[in-house]
Amino acid sequence: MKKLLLFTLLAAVSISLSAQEVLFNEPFDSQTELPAGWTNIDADGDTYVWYADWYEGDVLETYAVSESWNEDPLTPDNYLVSPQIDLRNVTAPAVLYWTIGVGDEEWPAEKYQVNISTTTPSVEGFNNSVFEEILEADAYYWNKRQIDISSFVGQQIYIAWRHYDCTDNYKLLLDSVRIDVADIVKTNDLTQDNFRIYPNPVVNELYLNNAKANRIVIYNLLGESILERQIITNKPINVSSLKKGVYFASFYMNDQIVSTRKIVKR
Ligand SMILES: [Ca+2]
Ligand SMILES: [Ca+2]
Repeated sequence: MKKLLLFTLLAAVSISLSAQEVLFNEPFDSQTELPAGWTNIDADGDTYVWYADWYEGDVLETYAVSESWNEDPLTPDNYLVSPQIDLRNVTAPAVLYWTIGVGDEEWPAEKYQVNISTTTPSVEGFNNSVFEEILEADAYYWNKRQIDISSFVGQQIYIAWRHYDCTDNYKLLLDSVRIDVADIVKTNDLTQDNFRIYPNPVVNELYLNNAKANRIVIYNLLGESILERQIITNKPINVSSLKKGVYFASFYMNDQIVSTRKIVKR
């Protein structure tokens, strides 16, 4: 009896984990070459661009680098551009992760932005800045960053890390780029004709019309599952425990996502 219970618990855990998939992962493993498919744009035209580098301390670190100083001050405007990433067949939430650092804690003020193109991997295409910062001394070590890129779901994108608008520091280091998405939609995805959820915004109870689903999982914008309920015909879903904010509700038929909708909790 106990064994059976344990098995049931394990099955439940594996189902909730399967709702998050790694769509894209780049550890910049090579010590000498940028990964295949990644490209440089040298917008300032000084021939200094992003390159692969490494450092062996306690462990071997591998990453991409752009310099704002190399024996003399540089004025970088260097884009490191990802391969094309296909977000057409995924469902939100989609979250972009990366780690960032600087080469010298006494000269840390490197500035960069993360920019997403839905057209071409060119300066003209990168007019969508989704994140920017100027690093500080504590960025000498690896710093984890993440942003929600769910608004790009349904499109093909290029992502650029643009090192710019700074000079005479040392270097900017990038590693561990990753995108997590909700379940990648299977090609035999059930169609949800006339499926409707209401009210939206919702306060306490969410009503469903024509849901061909038997389970709802609600995710926050970081892709963490917050609430899970069985769907019972003609019964509303109680969401009163959610804090006010924006969420994604994924509807499952058994283990398969059949629809994901954005909901606002008031
Ligand atoms: Ca340059
Ligand atoms: Ca690495």
